[in-house]
Amino acid sequence: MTHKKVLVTGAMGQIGSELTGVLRRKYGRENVVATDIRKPEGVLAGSGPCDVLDVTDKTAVFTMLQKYGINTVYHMAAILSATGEKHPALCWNVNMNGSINIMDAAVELGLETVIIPSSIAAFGPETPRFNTPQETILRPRTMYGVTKVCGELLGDYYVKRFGVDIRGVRYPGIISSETLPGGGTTDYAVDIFYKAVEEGTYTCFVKEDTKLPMMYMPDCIKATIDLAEADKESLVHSCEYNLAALSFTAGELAAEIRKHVPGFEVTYEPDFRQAIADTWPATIDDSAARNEWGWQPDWNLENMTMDMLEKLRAKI
Ligand code: NAD
Ligand code: AKB
Repeated sequence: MTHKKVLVTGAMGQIGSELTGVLRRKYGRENVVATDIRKPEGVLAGSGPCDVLDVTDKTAVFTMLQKYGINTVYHMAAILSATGEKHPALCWNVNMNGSINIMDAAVELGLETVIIPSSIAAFGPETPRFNTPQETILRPRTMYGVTKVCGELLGDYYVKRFGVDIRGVRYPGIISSETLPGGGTTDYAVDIFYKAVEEGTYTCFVKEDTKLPMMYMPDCIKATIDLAEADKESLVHSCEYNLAALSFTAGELAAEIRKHVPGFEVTYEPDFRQAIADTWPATIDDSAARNEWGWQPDWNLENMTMDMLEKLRAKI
């Protein structure tokens, strides 16, 4: 096996910021380059090589990959669902052209492995809402979801047409304590923890009975790296693995937090993000990920809630 030289795009974001730290501990800090359109700063900048990279600039992408001798890319740069509905053209440009540039680099520069995430946003209102199958109807209603379906299809095309190794999962909503989420619909499931600790009250932008698939960050990172390192021969799919850990309603999450924050009050004032959430599944069948690369989540609602509150109380 060749020596890993990794580049993370969108490394200042919610997932990229924590993923970079874990990759640096695993492969050596000098072997993991953190890039983002925003200048990397803080722990990210202090713990290894960093650079500014706009993924929509193909020349810059190729130059950066060659400059650091990169063979593995975790492509985390994206515009998420809520921001994508406000700026659909930007969402299309960053998510599609950014991904195509990375895929072209995989072909032309001979990258070994590329991870390009998809999302539960690839599904739509016609998709079975419970135990959503691996192979199912993909008719999203958001620009973000459209780019995720196109990204999956394009990734599969590149794998078959050019023989490159591109892999991806359909992440559920990710909950984490280090970096705030960047403009998605599932952001309430992070915001609620901050407000519970800071103010003891929260106004939630989805309805109390809105149930969505979610995942705690340690599981998200484990899944991402496990997929990247999985034996290629065991993988039947490539860019579209369903992935599940938890599913709960906003009300159930509030009740779980209330066990540790007595008197925590939540009111519900749905906004435009409710309509997005209503088109996404409630629970996911991730048996393909479990069977093909041994996916198994570690965190449930109870231990995630305790860990989030402990981390945020120490941080705030
Ligand atoms: P995020 O919004 O927190 O971070 C994205 C990063 O991309 C930001 O730091 C932003 O500055 C950067 N960026 C934006 N435009 C760029 C450009 N042109 N060039 C380079 N960088 C640019 O997103 P995230 O939550 O970390 O998501 C990472 C990936 O996981 C995305 O593909 C996203 O669709 C997917 N995903 C995330 C979640 C979640 O809940 N966080 C769920 C499903 C899928
Ligand atoms: C969003 O809400 O846009 C993301 C996602 C589920 O893809 N968190």
